[in-house]
Amino acid sequence: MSRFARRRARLAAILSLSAMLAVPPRFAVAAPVAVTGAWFRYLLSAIPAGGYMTLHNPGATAMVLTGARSPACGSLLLHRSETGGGTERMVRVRQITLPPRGQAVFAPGGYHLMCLSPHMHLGQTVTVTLRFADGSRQTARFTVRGANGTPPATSMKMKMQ
Ligand SMILES: [Cu+2]
Repeated sequence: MSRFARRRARLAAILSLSAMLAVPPRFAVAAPVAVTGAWFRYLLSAIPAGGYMTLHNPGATAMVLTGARSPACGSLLLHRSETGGGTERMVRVRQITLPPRGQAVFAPGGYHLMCLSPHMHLGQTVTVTLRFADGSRQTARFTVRGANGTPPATSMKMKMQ
């Protein structure tokens, strides 16, 4: 290999490295969705913890929430509570659509995140990464509250959809 060819090869290697660094990995693309009033109701590590929040979509296109994960949960599912015949049961939800400039409220008795095998403690802040259908993600901080935890005042003012 000539000196010129070696120099070209080295330059090509540097260029491809900088191209790799310039393109963010897919998981780093942040969704435009904002998360407020996020908290977990934690009882015991043997009992699933419910996650509550309000999602706001400021964009002109709908955003579709398809999943969530957290280092504080063995697994994290999208759930909805339903009441019928005097009993309450939970159903798994595949996706939740946030309309343009709309919101979705996760609150006790309705939509919630179901954190199985929770490992968290009262007063702690844990992170949850929300996954959307377009491949974008959004990480939010959830405060850990107890059985009598009440949502932060900001989300109590919001209207349920
Ligand atoms: Cu549930």
